[in-house]
Amino acid sequence: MFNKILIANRGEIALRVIRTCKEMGIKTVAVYSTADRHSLHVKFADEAVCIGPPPSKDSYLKIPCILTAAEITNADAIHPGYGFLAENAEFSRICSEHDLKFIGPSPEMIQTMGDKATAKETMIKNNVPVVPGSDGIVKRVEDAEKIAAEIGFPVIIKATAGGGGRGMRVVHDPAKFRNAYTTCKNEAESAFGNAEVYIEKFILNPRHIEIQILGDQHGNVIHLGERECSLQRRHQKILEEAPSPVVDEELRERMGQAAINAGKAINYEGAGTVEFIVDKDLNFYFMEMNTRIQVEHPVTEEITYCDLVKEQLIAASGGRIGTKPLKMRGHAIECRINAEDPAHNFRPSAGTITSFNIPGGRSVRVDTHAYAGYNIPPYYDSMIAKLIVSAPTREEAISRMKRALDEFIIEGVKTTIPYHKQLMNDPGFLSGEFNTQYLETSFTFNPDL
Ligand code: MV4
Repeated sequence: MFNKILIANRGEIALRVIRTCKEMGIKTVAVYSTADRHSLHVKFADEAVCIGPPPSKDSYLKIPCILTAAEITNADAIHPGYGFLAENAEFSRICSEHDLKFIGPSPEMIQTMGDKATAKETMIKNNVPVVPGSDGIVKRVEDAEKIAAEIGFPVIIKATAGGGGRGMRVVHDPAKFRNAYTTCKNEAESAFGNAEVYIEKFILNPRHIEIQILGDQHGNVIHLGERECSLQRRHQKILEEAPSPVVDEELRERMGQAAINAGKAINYEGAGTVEFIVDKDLNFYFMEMNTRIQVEHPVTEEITYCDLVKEQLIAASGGRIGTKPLKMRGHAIECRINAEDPAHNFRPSAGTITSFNIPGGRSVRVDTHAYAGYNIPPYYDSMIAKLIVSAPTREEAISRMKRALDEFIIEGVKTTIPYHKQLMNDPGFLSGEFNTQYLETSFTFNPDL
C-alpha cells in the first residue's frame, strides 16, 4: 500500500480522500490555491502545499506545480478526485513517468473512453447495447444527411471530443439538418480542437441511470449496482439516488453485466462509471464511461457498505478488489447543496458563510469542506456540501431527507436547500415518475412556499 498520497483536488472530494487515507494509515498531502488556504482539506491533511493563485489553470490544473508538490513532499501516488485533471490522459502518463502512481486508469483507458466515438465502437465490439446511429465519425455533410434520413428523425449529432452534454445538437426537422451538422462541427472545433462528430437516433425524455464498477490489475471487474441520476438541470445533476425506482433485480443484472463487459473490454482498473440512457420501455443504451470517482459515489457506498475510495487505493497499489457477491441494502439519496440562488436562475452566491448547522442523527452523512466563517471563493464549482441519507425504503429515506434538510441551516449565502425541500414534496419525485427533462419542464421552484 502507498505510504503518502497527494490529493490533486480541492473541496469536499479532497477531504473525502483524506478521510479514507487516515483510516488506512496513509499520510496525505493537500495542494491548494491561495483562495483555498482556509479550506478544511488543507487543515486535515498531514501536509499542505500552496500551488498558485486562484484561477484553476494557474493552480489545480497546473501539472508542473502539482508534480513539484509531490516531489518535495515525497508522495508516492496522486489521487485526482473528480474534475480538474481526473480524466486527463496526459496527466496520467506524466505521473507514471515520474514514478508517481496515478490513482485511476492508464492514459490509454482514459483516451479510449474520452473519445466518444471510439468508446461507442469499443462497446459495440463487447456486446454493450448502444443507440442506433452512424457507423462512427461522419465526415461529409452529404453522407451525414443520408445517414440521418436512414436513422429517422429526431436525431442527435454529437462531438466525439464532447461528453457530459457538451458538443451535442438535437435535430427534429430534416430541413434543419445541414445547418445543425455544420454548426455542431464548427462548435466542436472551437471548443475541443476536434471537429469530428457522429450521429444517433435521439431518444426522447430518457432516464439517466449509471452503473458503478470496480476493476483491478488481476482482471477482476465487478459492478455495485446503479444510481438514478435523471434529476438534472443543464446537464448538472441536482439529486441522485440508489437504487433507481425503475430498476428491478433482473434489469440490474443485465445493466450490471453490460457495464462489466465495458470494463473488461479495456482491462479497467479502479473505480469507473458506465452511463446509460434508459427509454420509457426500459431499454438501456451505453452513453459514456467516466474513468474517475464521481460526485454521487456516496449513494452507492451507503447501500453497499463499500468504501469506493479505499477500493481505488487497493486497486491502484496492485491489490485485489472484493469479488464475493455484494448485498445491497436499503435506499440512499444525495442532495447537492450548491451556493446558488434557486429564486434567481441558480445564480452563484459567493461570500462568507455566517452560520452553518450540519444535520445529524441516524444515517445522515454530510460531505463538505465548509464551516461557519468559511468564505466561498467565486473561482470554482458552486457545490459546497452533499447531504446523503439512507434508510430501509425509499419512502423512509425521503422522510429522513426532509428532516435533515430542515436541520441544515446555512446563512450568509443563498443555497439550493429550499429547492430540495420543495422537491421532497413533489408528486413526480415522490412517485418516481421522472426523466432527464423533468426538472426543466415539469418542476418550478417557488421561493414563497
Ligand atoms: C442522448 C440523449 C438522447 N438520445 N443521446 C446528455 C449527456 C450525455 N452523456 C448524453 N446525453 C444525452 N444523449 C441520444 N441518442 C439524451 C441525452 C441527454 C440530454 C440531451 C439533451 C438535453 C438534456 C439531456 C439530459 C440528459 C441526457
